[in-house]
Parts: sequence; structure tokens; C-alpha cells
Amino acid sequence: MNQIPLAKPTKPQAAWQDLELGMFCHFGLNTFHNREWGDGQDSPALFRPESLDAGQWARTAKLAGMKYLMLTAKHHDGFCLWPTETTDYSVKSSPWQNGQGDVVRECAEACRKEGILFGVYLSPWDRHDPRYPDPKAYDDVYCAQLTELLTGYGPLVEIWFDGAGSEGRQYDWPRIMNLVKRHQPDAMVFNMGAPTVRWVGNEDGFAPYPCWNAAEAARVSMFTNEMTSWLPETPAWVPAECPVPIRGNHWFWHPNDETPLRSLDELMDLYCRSVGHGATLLLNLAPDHRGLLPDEEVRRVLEFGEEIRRRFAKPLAETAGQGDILTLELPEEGEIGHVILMEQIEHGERVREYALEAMTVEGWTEIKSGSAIGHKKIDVFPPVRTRQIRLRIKRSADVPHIRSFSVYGADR
Ligand code: FUL
Repeated sequence: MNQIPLAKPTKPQAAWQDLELGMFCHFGLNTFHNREWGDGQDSPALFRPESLDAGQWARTAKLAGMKYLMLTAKHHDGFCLWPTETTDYSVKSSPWQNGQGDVVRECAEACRKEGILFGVYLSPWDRHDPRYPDPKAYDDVYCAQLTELLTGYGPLVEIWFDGAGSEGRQYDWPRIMNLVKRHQPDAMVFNMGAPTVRWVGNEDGFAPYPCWNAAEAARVSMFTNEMTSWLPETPAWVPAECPVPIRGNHWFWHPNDETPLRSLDELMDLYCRSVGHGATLLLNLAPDHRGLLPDEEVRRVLEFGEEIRRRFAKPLAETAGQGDILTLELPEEGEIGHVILMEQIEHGERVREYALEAMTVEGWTEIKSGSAIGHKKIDVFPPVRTRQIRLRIKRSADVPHIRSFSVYGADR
């Protein structure tokens, strides 16, 4: 065992990792102009969601087992979903609620009512703002927008700084980060500035395994290509978030969209390869031109939540503890097909190599092996009939602290 200090999460990072599942909502002027990336010239006159109900978004997220909701307060087109003082390109210039509405407020309040956390996406790249070409002038605009969001809507769980479109552009990150630190010190920061959460490196909803949390050990491909904008105070522990749309590769709603909705099997597979690899899954559902999540999407995400509960809510047996071997006795012999492992990550990511073994007629038989456990590892394997299963840690950086070792049936 070596004694090199291990990277460890801050308290807010560890709490964020426990959330595991979040809902992303891409909504804005793009929704009304059939666009993914509006060019900043689209007219706010079309922004007219007739039955906008953020309560439906938050309720759906809650029922599906999601613990937080991230809203695109401003996407690359520059249109602001709240009545900002910084530009007229916002809900203020739209016919919706006669220009008196505030989608960010409705969404923040709906999340609070449902007891889930709320966060915002604020695109640094802005294709509308005439000040964008002047970095200094735009930094002022961006900081003012961010301040409005950080101070006007209660606690935020996360701020999404999306790197898309900003290649080669320098923003005043120290200034931006100071605002976050001052107003929302516990909010996670996604991907730019001094990120406490990193992009997993794809928009497919899974984390390649092993997905180590220590920044040093994470694969370079998992980092944004905006690495140059990372600040020195970026922590040594940077967990990954896996964003993915529920429908094809569309983040926004489109009329008569024929790109396929992900099947339940596909969603379960993504769950096991994102949450099951210690990352969080941020699943996008796009509100439509009415301002409601479409029925088909709602049905699918509720099925998804239900299936997670069906498979994983009740372990056949569970234990926790320290050391290299943990043995678990089932109440009776039966078929098992899933194991969930969790490390006590506040002590760092100690396990480096492990095996799962089941007692069979041939004695202890290896059924699965792995490297990283971290926040969570879900192992799925062909059914095995047994009454005893053990976790054998073959290599670790220090005494392993297992927060939970639980075993589940083979049904899937
Ligand atoms: C990307 C953006 O360009 C997409 O439009 C979407 O917002 C996705 C989550 O991030 O970088």
C-alpha cells in the first residue's frame, strides 16, 4: 500500500454524486423555430407556449426518481428565459404572459415544490449579443446575467458552462468563478472555469469504464477540449456527468420529430453504464411548443424510473464494512444477477482491483471482476444460483471502506 494522498470529494461533491439521476430540460426560442442551434436572429414573437406548466416538468422528474433538474436559461442563440436587465432578447419581448413571464422562476419554484434540486445552463457562447465579439464588454454582460441567476432563484445545485462554440475564446473565468463562490458556494460547476464536475466526453449517456474520479487518473478523452480554461483551483476530485437526450440526438423539441425515442432497455443499459460506473446521468426531456413534456416522453421516463425501482429498490442481502474481503449470506439459495458496490468516497477512491465470487458446487467461483468502484459500481452478470457471495479486493491504495455491497435477483 502506498501512502500518496488520495484525491477526495468536497462535501457538496459527495452530496451531488448521491443524486445520481437528473433531468435536463432544453427549452427556449429554438423550440418555436424548429432549431437545435438558433443563430440569434429568430424572432421572440414566436415564443408563445400556451400551456406552459413547469410543475409538469418537475413532477415528471420527481416521479421518475430524478433528484435534480437543469434548465437552459440561455442557450447558444442568446435568448434568455428570464426577464434579464442585460438584453431585450428575452421572454420580456415575447407574447407569452404579455412579456411579464419568467420561465426560470416557474421552474425553480416547481422544483422546490416537488422537493428536487434546480440548476441552470447559461451558454457562454452567445450568437445574438452584439457585444459578444468584444471579450471585455461581453464578460460584463455574462457576469451580469450570471449574477441575476445566482441571486434571484434560490439555491442552485449546478451551473452548466457548456464549452460548445467557445473554442479558442477566453472568458474571464476568475471573475466568473468569484461570482459563483460568492453567491452559490455549494453549487457544482460543470466543465469550465474551475469545474467541480466534468463532462464525460460524449453525449451518449454512458461513462467508459473505469471512470475514476481523480482528475489525474481520468482519461483525457473524458475532458472537454476546453482544458486550457481550467483554473488552478480546480479540485483533484472531479466526478463525471453524462448528458444524453431521450430522443435521438435532439436536445430541443421539434414538430413531428421522427428521431427515435430511446427504448426502456436502452435506458436501463445507459443507467448501468453511467450511474453504474459512478457518474451521474442527466437525461434530457424537451418541453414542446405548448410548454409541456410530450406524453410519449413522459410515459417512457416514468417506465424508466419504475424499472430502476423494480430492479434495485430491494436487495436480497446487503452489507458494508472495511477490509479486503466482505461476505454476504442470502436468506435462502436463489438466482442472482446484479451486484451494487459503493465505496465510502469521503476516504478517496481506494479500491483498484476486485473480484466478485459466488459459492457454487465447485466452491468459490469468480463471477465478475473490475477495477474502479468509487461512488457506485453496478455489475450485471448471467444468472448464478448461490447462497453466498463475496467481494474480494485484490488491490487497493489503502484500507478499503465499502459503504454498501448489495445483491439482487437475475430478473431483467
Ligand atoms: C452541447 C450543445 O451544443 C447542445 O446544443 C446541448 O446543449 C448539449 C447539452 O451540449 O454542447
